[in-house]
Amino acid sequence: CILMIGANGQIGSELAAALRLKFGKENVITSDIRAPHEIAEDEQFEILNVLDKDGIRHLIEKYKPTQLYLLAAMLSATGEQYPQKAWDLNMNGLLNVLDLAVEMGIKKIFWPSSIAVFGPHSPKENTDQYCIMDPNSIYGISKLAGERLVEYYHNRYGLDIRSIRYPGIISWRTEPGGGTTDYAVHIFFEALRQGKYTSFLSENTELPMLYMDDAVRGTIELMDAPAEALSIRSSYNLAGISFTPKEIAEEIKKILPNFEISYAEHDPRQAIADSWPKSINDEVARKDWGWQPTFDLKAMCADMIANLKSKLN
Ligand code: VAH
Repeated sequence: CILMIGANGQIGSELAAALRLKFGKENVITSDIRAPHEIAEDEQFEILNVLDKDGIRHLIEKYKPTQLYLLAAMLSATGEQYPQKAWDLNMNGLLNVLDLAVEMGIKKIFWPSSIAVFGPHSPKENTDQYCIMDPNSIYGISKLAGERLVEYYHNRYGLDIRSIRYPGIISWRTEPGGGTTDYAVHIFFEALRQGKYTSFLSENTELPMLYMDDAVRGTIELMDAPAEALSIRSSYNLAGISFTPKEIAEEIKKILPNFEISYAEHDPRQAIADSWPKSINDEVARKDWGWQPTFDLKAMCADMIANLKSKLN
């Protein structure tokens, strides 16, 4: 079975749903630091703090999972408010899982990295799998250090741990939570709730993004790939759609003609966004395990608005 740690977040909640569909609800145990507002009666959930190593060990002894998914982390914007907590959660949470996976023989692990591992001196366009990486957000620093750790644990202990450098992920099932890219989630909620949105990133801030459906499918495809096909054991670049607040606002206006966008100035998240690439080269993922995004900006906006309309009404 699969044990997922940090299952209530933006990616965890949707990855858990997809894994339950694929493997059966009885084969996916989700956990997080507090219970979600609703748990379906046939779904298994456990309260777990990823910093509680004995708590993780107890769940591994109880459920004997063959796979672990570690989605617990503090994201970039929140991390800049609490850098020591972000480092502690992102690094010691990962170390707990890595050491227990070695000790207890977990067969396969997934851990997310991020395009936040790139920094001001990384190439801005079509950023390669390998290049200068000088992240200057504590979140990006913790994800770069995490990539070095997961590659080390693969090489030193033979751990089959796999990872993706997620771009900003757009989804409708959970409210935005502390990410710099979350303007591109919030804009949809506000467009439907208020008919207008004030973006905390400037209109020409181009960032690499990916629709959740593509992110979940890609993650499962990576986890299903034969180990010998994988040439990357730090974390795979993955690309979907790069766009600016101006471009996504234009696309939303085609569906909601009365929508109005405005731009806040001097938001601290602007500096984080400015340190990241505008577009990513994911040719290694395409070659190694057949990665291929499917949602373009138009299709993503249509799907987001259609689903959010029913969710919010
Ligand atoms: C964040 N959504 O904004 C996350 C992600 C690339 C961005 O890591 O922090």
